Amino acid sequence: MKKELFKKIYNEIKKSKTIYLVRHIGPDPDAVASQIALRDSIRITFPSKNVFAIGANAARFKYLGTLDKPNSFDFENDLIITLDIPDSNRIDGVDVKKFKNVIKIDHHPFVEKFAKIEYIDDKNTSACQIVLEMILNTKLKCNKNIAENLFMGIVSDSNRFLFDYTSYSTFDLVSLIIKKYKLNIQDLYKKMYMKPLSEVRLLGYIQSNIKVTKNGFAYIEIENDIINSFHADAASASNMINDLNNIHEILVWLFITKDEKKDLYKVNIRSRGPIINEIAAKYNGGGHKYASGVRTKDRNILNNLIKELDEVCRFYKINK
Ligand SMILES: [Mn+2]
Repeated sequence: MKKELFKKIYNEIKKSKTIYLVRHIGPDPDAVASQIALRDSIRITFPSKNVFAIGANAARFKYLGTLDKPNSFDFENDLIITLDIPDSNRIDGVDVKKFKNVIKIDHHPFVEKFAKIEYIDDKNTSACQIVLEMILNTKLKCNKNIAENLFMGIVSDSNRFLFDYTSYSTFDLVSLIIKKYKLNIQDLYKKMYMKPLSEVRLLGYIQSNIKVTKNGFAYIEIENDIINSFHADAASASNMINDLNNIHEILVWLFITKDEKKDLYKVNIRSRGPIINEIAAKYNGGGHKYASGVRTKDRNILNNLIKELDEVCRFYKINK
């Protein structure tokens, strides 16, 4: 079943002259690595095709490679492949609804059908792991650079093999590419995890100042003044959410940062017990069972979300 769908996607790629790889706004290493790895794989497999990975440039992830500037689109004939994104309105750079040929490759819980072929494996660690499985099950080619990007995407989205859906097959796949392409794991980890002291200090601030309720719900609004005083940026602040996992007193935790330009609150939520994506969805957000997000302009929505998540923690503790 999986293999058949990979073949179908491969045939669509083979048929198309121009292909665009896209992913979600607010990029993360899995999203960027999957689009760049699949682009490069298609390029070396089919050198005569025009293949582009597009979306806003993510300077923080430049170690994964560079993105392309889009040409003018041919809505009838161009193939769009979306990666790491379950809903069409959060795709960066294109309006997929205008295109006839769209393929979705994703590992988030289903939100909306917008592509003619949808490969969804919501029990997979990452979009990068799916791309790797597809390369191994079709005639798509791979090289060391592609393997490095796929490795970094898998490592990042699984939080170094800590999260749910890390399985023996994740290790099998990773071990296979480490061996075949002689990946230097230490070098790759350095690219991913070296950070300035200012960020460490900001994390210290967050850890010291986050509020924790008696129900095990933790939350903090990280004001831009604070972020600036540590010479860090809002994106790295909100990414620190993963550093608060595995704390006895905390079941669900939430960060609020603000995008001043768009006048928008960005809420990042994690859980190590209660399922949170259904709650995020009620507030127009979404994501995985234990890792979700919400964007809103409305402070009342934030307050209600905080109340509801605290209540969910209370309920979870009673029923455990
Ligand atoms: Mn992902």
